[in-house]
Amino acid sequence: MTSTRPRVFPEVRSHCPYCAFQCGMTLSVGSDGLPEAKADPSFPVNNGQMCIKGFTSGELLQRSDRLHHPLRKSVSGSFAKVSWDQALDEIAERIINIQRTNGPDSIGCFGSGALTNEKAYLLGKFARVALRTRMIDYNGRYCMSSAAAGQNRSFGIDRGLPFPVADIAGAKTVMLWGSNLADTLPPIMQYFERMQEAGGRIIVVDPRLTSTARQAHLHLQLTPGSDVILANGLLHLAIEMKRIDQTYIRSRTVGFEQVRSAVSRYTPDLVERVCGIGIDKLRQAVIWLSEERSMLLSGRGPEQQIKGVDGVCAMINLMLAMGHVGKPFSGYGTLTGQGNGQGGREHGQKSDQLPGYRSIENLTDRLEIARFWGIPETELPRKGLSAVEMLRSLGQQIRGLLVFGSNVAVATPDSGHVESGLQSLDLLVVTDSFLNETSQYADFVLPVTQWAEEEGTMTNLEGRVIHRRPLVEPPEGVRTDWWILCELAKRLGRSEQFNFSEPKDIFDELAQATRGGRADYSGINYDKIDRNDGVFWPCPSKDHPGTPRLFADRFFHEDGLARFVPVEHRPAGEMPDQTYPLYLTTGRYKEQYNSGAQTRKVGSLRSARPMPCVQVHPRLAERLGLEEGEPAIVSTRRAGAEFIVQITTDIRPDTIFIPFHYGGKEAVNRLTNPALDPVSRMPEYKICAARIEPKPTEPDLLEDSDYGQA
Ligand SMILES: Nc1nc2c(c(=O)[nH]1)N[C@H]1C(S)=C(S)[C@@H](COP(=O)(O)OP(=O)(O)OC[C@H]3O[C@@H](n4cnc5c(=O)[nH]c(N)nc54)[C@H](O)[C@@H]3O)O[C@H]1N2
Ligand SMILES: Nc1nc2c(c(=O)[nH]1)N[C@H]1C(S)=C(S)[C@@H](COP(=O)(O)OP(=O)(O)OC[C@H]3O[C@@H](n4cnc5c(=O)[nH]c(N)nc54)[C@H](O)[C@@H]3O)O[C@H]1N2
Ligand code: SF4
Ligand SMILES: [Mo]
Repeated sequence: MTSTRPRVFPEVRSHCPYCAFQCGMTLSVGSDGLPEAKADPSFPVNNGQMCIKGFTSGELLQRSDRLHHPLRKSVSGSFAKVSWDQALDEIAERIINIQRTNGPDSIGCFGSGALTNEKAYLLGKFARVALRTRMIDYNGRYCMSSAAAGQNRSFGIDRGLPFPVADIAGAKTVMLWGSNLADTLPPIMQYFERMQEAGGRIIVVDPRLTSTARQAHLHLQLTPGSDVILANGLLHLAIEMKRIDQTYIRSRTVGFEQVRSAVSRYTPDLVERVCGIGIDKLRQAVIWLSEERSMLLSGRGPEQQIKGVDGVCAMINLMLAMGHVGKPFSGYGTLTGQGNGQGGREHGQKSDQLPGYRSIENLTDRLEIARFWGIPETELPRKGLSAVEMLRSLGQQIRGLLVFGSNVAVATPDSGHVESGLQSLDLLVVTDSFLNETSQYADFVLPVTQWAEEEGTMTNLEGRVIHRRPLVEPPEGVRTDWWILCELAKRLGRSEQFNFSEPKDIFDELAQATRGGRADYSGINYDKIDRNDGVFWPCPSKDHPGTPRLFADRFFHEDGLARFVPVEHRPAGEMPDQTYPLYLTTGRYKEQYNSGAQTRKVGSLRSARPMPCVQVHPRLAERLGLEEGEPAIVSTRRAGAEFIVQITTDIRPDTIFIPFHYGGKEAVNRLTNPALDPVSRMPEYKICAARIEPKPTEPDLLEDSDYGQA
């Protein structure tokens, strides 16, 4: 591979491109003359640690397959280079023509939790003001939407962690519910180590014995999808064991009686029968959790289900009843995933939201933002379709799509359907630094700067707004997403509202737009972030220090009280049956990130995890004749695909696991179920019904199997 060598600014402190931990990072020039990422010892979240993905991220800055020119698909189906003006003029013209024929909502925008706050804000504004379309949503719908909806219901606000991560070190018990953070947020383990040194313990709730569960004092290896039964069952038992805090319930919450009656039928017997967890473990969990300084932190396990929102409320009910929420080193939090998964859900790239976490269906919110943007309220579009629904209507209601920061062809459930949709569009525009499985279907691919080549802000998993500073000079020919949005807006006749010369200007507008909203950034600016290593929102005025800890005195409902929300178990969208007798669940490897569009390009990560394997319990393997290292066909009602078998006692015998970081024939999302949570519209990535069988060895047998059939 030939390398382009960017000029490095070694003295600058910035942050990692990937997850919501947003480790502090610097770049230096390695002995081979190439950029090398280093962990910033002085950033107070990672404290000099990073994971393998961060350490190897410099490789992305000098790859020869980096895009340097806008590409346009020619009639022959191959990409040809065009100038920026040609690309932008033609895209704008095609948008205008499509909207003229099919109406404003025929153009959709798809955003991302990888985008800076500035880009996320501008994309939301672009869709509503320049395109005037209802159709905008983003991949945070796949990630944080259930946790967000659950926290809003219970607390009246959605900030992933209501306290700094360093508080974990001061806890006595931490229950990790469906989070494999030893692999997905590795530097966070420093806080767990400190907590354990002080005698603290970890409880893990996961159907798999993960690297996180190996470090736990108690592992509740539940049946996939039985989370609400377990959470309600723990509360049932806590009430019976008199391990709840009546004074707290009376003074800080409403609705406990309904929840008490809702959980009355969730007996230890039921939990044992459905979740497969015995009473001794349940009792132990209740005793530890009910002691002071207890935290419950959830990951995507219980959230990526069609009852994800209810699952979150059930976990919060438990922590409220025990009186933990708002006390030091205690409470509930969700572990946000993407780099700007938190900020990305606050500034209006979600179909139902306006900046500052305002609602697009609330008249007061609409009037405020319409005035701020200088348009009549009647011109502001209403709520559009959620991510999966939007992608499933490509080619029908939606004729053109603009994608910023998501590899939807790999990341979306039932991805075969999405791929057909992408192919049927009149216009697909993808902005990215590299080609990926989604942009292969694009009419235009616009090359953008990578994280280390641009400026902006991100909001990490704690709600701390941080400054992403340029670590290298961008290569020639690339532009930023925000510049592209401004240039397109001009061509769509909206230059006045998109007149920005640098990210700081966008941030200052964004901050003002959030004034008085639930996620109030109005007292934050770049200087303040720089002086303080980040500022926690809400920060409603210039002299306000920011808010590291929430809920000490009040919750964010008008009466200041938290809500108990009664919830009932529901079966998964698809349950195992005779034809598809197993649970298929999906998730992550430590060495790959999300759709893999970035990490599959990094040599050491690719060799560490070159392909997805299917985890199978030895008993299941024996029964079905599956062999370690041999190919097997996994099929569901959507499709079948081939995966290499990995036999391990780390998984339940009724469940198989496949990571989703790979594209094409290796994409597990060809198999997953696009069923959605009715409230959050989160897809059920964590459960569908599947079958596995050894791959037939005779080539002619292949034709008889339903491999690859929908
Ligand atoms: N290495 C790495 N790190 C990452 C990412 C990455 O792709 N790779 N992505 C980032 C992003 S965007 C996100 S959202 C986070 C995700 O971080 P996590 O939530 O930690 O990751 P997952 O592997 O998706 O799911 C966590 C666990 O849920 C379990 N699970 C499956 N089904 C169920 C169930 O029914 N109930 C319960 N309780 N658990 C279940 C799985 O076995 C898995 O171990 O990671 C972030 N960090
Ligand atoms: N089966 C299954 N599927 C899942 C999940 C699961 O657990 N199981 N998890 C879901 C979750 S939690 C998530 S977050 C999604 C993630 O999946 P995706 O939405 O596909 O996210 P990434 O793989 O991070 O893709 C990011 C793309 O954006 C590009 N990019 C990065 N930064 C920028 C930027 O600033 N501008 C532009 N224009 N492009 C940028 C990268 O190069 C890459 O091509 O997958 C979801 N899909
Ligand atoms: S991927 Fe996450 S944990 Fe790993 S270095 Fe980057 S920010 Fe830190
Ligand atoms: Mo995510």
